[in-house]
Amino acid sequence: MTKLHGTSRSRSARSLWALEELGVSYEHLPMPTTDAKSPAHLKLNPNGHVPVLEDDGAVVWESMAINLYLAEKYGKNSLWPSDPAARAEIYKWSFWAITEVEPHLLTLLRNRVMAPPDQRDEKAAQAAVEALKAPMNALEESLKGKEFLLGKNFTIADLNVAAVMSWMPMMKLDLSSTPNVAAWLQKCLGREANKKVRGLK
Ligand SMILES: N[C@@H](CCC(=O)N[C@@H](CS)C(=O)NCC(=O)O)C(=O)O
Repeated sequence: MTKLHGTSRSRSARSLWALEELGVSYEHLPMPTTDAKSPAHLKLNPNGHVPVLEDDGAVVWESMAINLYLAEKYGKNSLWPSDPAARAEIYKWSFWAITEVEPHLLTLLRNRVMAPPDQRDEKAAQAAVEALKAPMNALEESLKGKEFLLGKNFTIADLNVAAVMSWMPMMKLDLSSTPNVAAWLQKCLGREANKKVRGLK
């Protein structure tokens, strides 16, 4: 039995996208983030966060770890290539997304969307926009002449990176100086599996 805890309006969307893309049969428990510190949920994830995956007795938390686990278990010959060098690319891009990109996007999200207007810090938001330029240029270079991060095929690397960057359109970030990134992100986010997740609770 496979269960995914967490509303799609959270980082759980990343793992719901992976489950949909891989065609896994699962139960979605759309727990709101406000319940993540409940005693029952803390037993599953001592950090009190979503998403959490339960899969045949395994309990996995951290969205990237969940997605790498799902791809390895269910993604043979599709999202999860067999070559260790290709897998290294997948680890590289997945960790890159949560270390080099996500912190700046969180700063932007907080200061342009989530915080009440009188508590927003536009200077911090501007600094985050500046800080995103270097990783976006690196991604732009890496996508040159390629359909997806590893070449012709969409893999869990694309899903993980695009899922982290999925907050960008909402914040209307200008990607016109990195056209490969803009086109690739649109292509990834436009996949049916991701569109389905956006309609979930
Ligand atoms: N690094 C974790 C972050 C998880 C996280 O912070 N999730 C948020 C929702 S997006 C959460 O559960 N917040 C509830 C809380 O902190 O009480 C991951 O990627 O899974």
